[in-house]
Amino acid sequence: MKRNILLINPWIYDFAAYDFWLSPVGLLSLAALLRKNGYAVQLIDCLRGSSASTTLPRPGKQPKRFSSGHGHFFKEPLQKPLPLRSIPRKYNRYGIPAEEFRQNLQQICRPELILVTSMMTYWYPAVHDVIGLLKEEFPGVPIILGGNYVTLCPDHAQSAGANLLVRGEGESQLPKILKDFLGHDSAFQVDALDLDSYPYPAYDLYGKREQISILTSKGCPFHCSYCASHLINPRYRRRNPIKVVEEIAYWHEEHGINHISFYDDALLIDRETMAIPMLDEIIRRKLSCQFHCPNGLHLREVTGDLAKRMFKAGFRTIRFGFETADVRRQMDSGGKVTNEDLERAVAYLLEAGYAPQDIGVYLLCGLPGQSAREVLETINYVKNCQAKPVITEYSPIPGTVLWEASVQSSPYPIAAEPLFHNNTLLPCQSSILSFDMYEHLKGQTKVTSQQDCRRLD
Ligand code: B12
Repeated sequence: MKRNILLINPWIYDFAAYDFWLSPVGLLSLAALLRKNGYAVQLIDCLRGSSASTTLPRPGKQPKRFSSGHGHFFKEPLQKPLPLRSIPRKYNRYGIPAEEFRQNLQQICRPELILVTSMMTYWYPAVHDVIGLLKEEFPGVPIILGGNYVTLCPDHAQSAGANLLVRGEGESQLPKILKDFLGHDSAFQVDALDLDSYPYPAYDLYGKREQISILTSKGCPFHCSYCASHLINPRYRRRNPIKVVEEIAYWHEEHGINHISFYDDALLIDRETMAIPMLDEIIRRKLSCQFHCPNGLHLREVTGDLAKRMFKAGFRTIRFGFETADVRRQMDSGGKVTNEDLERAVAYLLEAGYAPQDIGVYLLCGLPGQSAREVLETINYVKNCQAKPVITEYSPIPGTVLWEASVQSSPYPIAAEPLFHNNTLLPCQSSILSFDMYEHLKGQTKVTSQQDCRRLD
């Protein structure tokens, strides 16, 4: 009999959550590695349910889903955690009903080990709740907790109740975990320097799916002051582009997947040796998939040739990281992009066939010391370039260059309470960029590029 390991992707507890092609790709990679080592793996994804279970009928209105794999989650109202009580917004549990999770746990075989993942630091209450329930259902079974919450807030994560916390990439640490907890030597191990030695994430554990998320690289060569990428993956590593396409072809041909989203921090970097050969191979194989890039792409890498290939290969959802049109802040935050890069890239993308509303440009709103006027000028700048501004609220992250300034400028105790890292709160709001001003700015992203924006000052 195979030894049994349970993997859990916890719920999201938040004011808002949308399934913008969310997948626990790290946990699924660990699942694949466990299977390679002869384990039986059971997955409960609290956002989607368990393929091994009979799903309970869900009460109330059913969430709207789209055939390309994004959409709303099922949600249930939750009482706000104490630190958030004064926030005048509803708080929800996103994912399967709590009762369904408990029933899933009761239907599966008792595992010998449980691996729990975590994503946003401010989603930790769901992680803590899940661990509490696991302990009730499977007393004595060791629980290992990893993921971004642990990597970025290791001290806070001590309170989660896990038997072991694992920071950073799990694949290379798994053999020691298996040895320590189960006394088992791993016959198959990955080479951390070679991402192509990692097995494909175990998406088949879900049964039928419309979409999968993949990575062509880990880490990022830039060190932007607001970003945690280098804390999560200290080394920038890339896969072989042809092997990436082999993986895409595998999911498309063997599992009928037509929608692929890339989770890379730096998908277009080193385009001559990475993105261009990958796109050429997708085109050569005539893979009729649609590709989505919910995480920002680097504008500087977009050339005429690259834009044409992206369009031809089927890149449909494209988002770029621009953050601000303020030249000084661009330089101070790491120098990854200039205003000229944006203008040039958008011109190439339009020429390649994309419409202005296809070219989503992320702008950061609520950076320490940032004014509403700066954000408004950035919105107008993006619109004048014929692209679509997309506001993303700044989420302060411990260990990043901007962290100390964020602690100083935030009206919330962000250093003591990760719940206040939540972008929805606009954690570093101030008198020059208040929540009301932000609401107004969001409205300004919607008006057409022909219209003039009202000045905020
Ligand atoms: C893809 C991505 C998204 C996707 C969705 C991701 C998802 N599944 O939820 C999208 C584009 C939607 C998104 C949105 C946002 N994101 Co985001 N996102 C990422 C990104 C780039 C990759 C995450 C990922 O899947 N990595 C790849 C896999 C392989 O890694 P992994 O799951 O962590 O797993 C590995 C390890 O953690 C470990 N591990 C994981 N689990 C376990 C369990 C055990 C037991 C063990 C041993 C090990 C282990 O091993 C795994 C395999 O190597 C990260 C940055 C990064 N590089 O991590 C930012 C990141 C997580 N996002 C961030 C932010 C700020 C946001 C936004 C708030 C941005 C904004 N202002 O709008 C929004 C919020 C979304 C929301 N409210 O729903 C921040 C974190 C913020 C925080 N406070 O936690 C990050 C770190 C980026 C940054 N700026 O620094 N994001």
